[in-house]
Amino acid sequence: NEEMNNPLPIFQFEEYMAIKTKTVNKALEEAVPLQHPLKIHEAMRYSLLASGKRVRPILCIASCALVGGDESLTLPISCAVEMIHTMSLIHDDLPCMDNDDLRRGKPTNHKAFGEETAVLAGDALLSLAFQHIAAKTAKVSSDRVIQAIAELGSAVGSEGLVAGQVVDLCCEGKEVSLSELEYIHVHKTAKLLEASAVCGVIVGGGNVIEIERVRNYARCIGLLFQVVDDILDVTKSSEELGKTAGKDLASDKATYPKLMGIDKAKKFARKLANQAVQELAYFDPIRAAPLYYLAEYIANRQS
Ligand code: GRG
Repeated sequence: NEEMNNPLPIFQFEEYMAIKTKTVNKALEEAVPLQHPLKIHEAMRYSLLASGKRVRPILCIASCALVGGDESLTLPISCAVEMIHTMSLIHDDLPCMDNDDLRRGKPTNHKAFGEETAVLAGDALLSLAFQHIAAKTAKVSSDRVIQAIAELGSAVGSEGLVAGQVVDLCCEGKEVSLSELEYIHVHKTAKLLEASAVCGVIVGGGNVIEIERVRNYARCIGLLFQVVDDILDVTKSSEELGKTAGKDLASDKATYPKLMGIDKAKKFARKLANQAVQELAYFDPIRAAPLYYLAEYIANRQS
């Protein structure tokens, strides 16, 4: 806590995450009923209801609460961001992209249901996400709902996740600079985290200044998420192999430890965590506690 230069209020973060995860899982289960045609709904539910960490929906709920908004205002958007995240994972795992066999501890969607169904399950989840916000958000002005939809749309399309993925694909096999790596991570990972948090503030009734503070916070933890991932790749594989250099340093993939060295990457991660937390100083510390701890959780996670 001291390292973050901020006194944190006592807060049971693990308990908070467990409770919110349960709330989100129940809402997701209800949002995608098993109906005709069974195959597509089974495929959508297979990936959506698998054991994800639910960081994006919880970020949305916590950001809404930060500005005094009730959880019920944000549940449809929280489900939507998880639907979008899940569809991006389904498409990312496809043979034409990363060609992965396992995701969230289970066979990937295309392994379980076939490629055609996996593509359609992703498409259906993306469409349902926006339908769900528009149809299910209650007690929020239509101006704010429209603002949230625009925010999320921009984070997902060709100036968001898709931009990150396409630049990542274009960089395959090439030398990547630090600024290119940052572009990929900001777009592939940080944009959706940012939109999740910003949408929470929008439907929670936040003002322009509050939106910008939370946007900066989320941008930092989004990049932090990826820097930590890169560091874990190195340290975990070093542990597993019992070597000093991990798999990531040896592979072709550009990572922060590879481009700046492990010590600088760790310092950069700490800087991002501190920057994120600084943005929260503007808010009531009790209301901001979940977001303080979320930043710390992302900075310190071991898997
Ligand atoms: C979005 C229209 C649209 C198309 C998809 C494939 C693609 C375009 C983008 C790739 C996006 C991608 C896979 C980014 C990586 C994001 C990331 C950090 C995933 C891991 O997130 P966690 O750790 O996973 O939160 P869980 O399983 O816990 O939810």
